[in-house]
Amino acid sequence: MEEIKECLFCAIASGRVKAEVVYRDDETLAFRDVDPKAPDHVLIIPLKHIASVSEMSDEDAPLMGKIVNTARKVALELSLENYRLVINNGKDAGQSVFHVHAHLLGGRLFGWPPG
Ligand code: DGP
Repeated sequence: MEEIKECLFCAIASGRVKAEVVYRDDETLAFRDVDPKAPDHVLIIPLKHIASVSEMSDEDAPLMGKIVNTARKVALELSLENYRLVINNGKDAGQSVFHVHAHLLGGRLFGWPPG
């Protein structure tokens, strides 16, 4: 029988995989990254499964506003005034989990341009 592999972030959203959740509403979820690249490193996902920004439709576009708004709320909660929001799209751009997510990174200095 063919094995159906569930998306990791869908499994986190449903609670089947544990994560340190910092915020949830009816459309988004925010949880701490398991391999943090900054003192504060939170991932914000839509509850709806969309593999990448490239896979989004026009109808999905408002979700991006929700994701950024959730990032803003989490940053406020963590008392972050300076932070970076990153979305990797595609393997060569660093995307390793194919469920749209924004990285909220804070608590250290960030260089520019990014690597
Ligand atoms: P990206 O490389 O942009 O697709 O980011 C995926 C992030 O997901 C990466 O920073 C590590 C994080 N991650 C991978 N597996 C898990 C997990 O099981 N739990 C949590 N909390 N984060 C994970």
